[in-house]
Amino acid sequence: SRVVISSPQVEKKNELLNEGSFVGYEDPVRTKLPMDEDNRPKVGLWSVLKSMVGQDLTKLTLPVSFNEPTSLLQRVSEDIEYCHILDQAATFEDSSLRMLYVAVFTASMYASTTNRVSKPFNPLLGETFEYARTDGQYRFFTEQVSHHPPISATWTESPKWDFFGECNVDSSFNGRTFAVQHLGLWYIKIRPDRNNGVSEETYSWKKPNNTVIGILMGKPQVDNSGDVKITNHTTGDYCMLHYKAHGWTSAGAYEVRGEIYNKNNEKLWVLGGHWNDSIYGKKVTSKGGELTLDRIKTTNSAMGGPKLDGSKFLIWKSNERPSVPFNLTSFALTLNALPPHLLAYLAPTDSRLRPDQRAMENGDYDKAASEKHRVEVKQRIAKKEREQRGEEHKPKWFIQEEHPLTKGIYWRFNGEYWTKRKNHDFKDCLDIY
Ligand code: CLR
Repeated sequence: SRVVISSPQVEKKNELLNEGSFVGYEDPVRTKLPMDEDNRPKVGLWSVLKSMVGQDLTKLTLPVSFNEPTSLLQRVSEDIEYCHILDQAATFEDSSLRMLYVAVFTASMYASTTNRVSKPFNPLLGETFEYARTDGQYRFFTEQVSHHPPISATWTESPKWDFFGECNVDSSFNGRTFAVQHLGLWYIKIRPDRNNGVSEETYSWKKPNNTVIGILMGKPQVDNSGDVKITNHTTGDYCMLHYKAHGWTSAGAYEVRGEIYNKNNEKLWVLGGHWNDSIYGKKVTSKGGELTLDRIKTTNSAMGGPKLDGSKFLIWKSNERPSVPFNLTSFALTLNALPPHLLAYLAPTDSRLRPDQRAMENGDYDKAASEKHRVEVKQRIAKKEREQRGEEHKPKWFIQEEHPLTKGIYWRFNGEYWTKRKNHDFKDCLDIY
């Protein structure tokens, strides 16, 4: 027999294709919602929130009109909207440049939070969501693995990278702001194009805080703030990112800055920009490493790859926002679509099959509210029955393990979802709707 030498990228690509990951995603993606206009009753957030001081996301009893027709599982999948930056990161031979692009990717996820102050549906225990794109060659999967505290385990794979972690947030309304703190650690693996001995490298970081501000003033918005350290566990490179809090004056609103260091603490690159618009990079040279942030309008065509002479270059630019109800992004719009080809392949636990969310998307808020109540009661009964049998809920697609590099506890994908999906083998899934 012949020995076939294949790169890790090719191996991953074949795995994704052989497991039929893209089957069902042949139809063009959706570009609008069934409803044309957001006709939700206009009620100030403060008037309903004022009695809920101290409550977290799972306990807030807001009318369903404060929701958007997405599940938190789908909301978390929006992190990968700009994952082409990871494909780009993999093309660089220099690990500090890969770190620069990985860092910008981690900041790009906040673009989706602009003008999105609605509550996603709380996932039911055992709810899942899958998403694949033939154009992007990636597959995303997530499962709600715990209800108290709510934890969504996620796993995305693509030929050049993997992206995984748990969405595990602590949230609370303190009377003025609604604060979301991320407890989970997030991971990225890059399989570089030219691997000088490094066939795969692992990065990890903790996400910055999200805060709903302006609730009292009647102009609520999501702010993202705090310091983040991203570590490349394979090379020792690291990045310090600083998300500036919005503050009273709005100067510095949406601002993010960062520095890339190698393992000897030498600063090699700086980055900066606005997470609602665009982010630039700059090489640190003998002339210095300051990056000025002006608000000039940039376009995607200004993207030309890294410049080595110390001048600043555009790394990421946010997509245009369509004018659709709930201010969904063009990416978010596609998540709850239910094309017939796909329906035949979905697990019965998929968020797209949630009846309350479907009703909400169709503008039927009364039905959304009654269905939401029904599935939540069903979930409570299932929990009681489990307790009576002396059983504990066991996630179907993830296993909790210690991560070999960070020593942190993480959720490892058991790898079974896509093959079972290919064979329409979902008979032993929970009946949660
Ligand atoms: C931000 C991007 C992260 C993943 C993530 C997790 C939790 C999300 C957050 C994102 C955006 C803001 C969010 C939050 C959960 C609740 C909060 C949707 C997507 C909303 C705005 C809270 C609204 C509550 C009011 C209606 C009271 O990578």
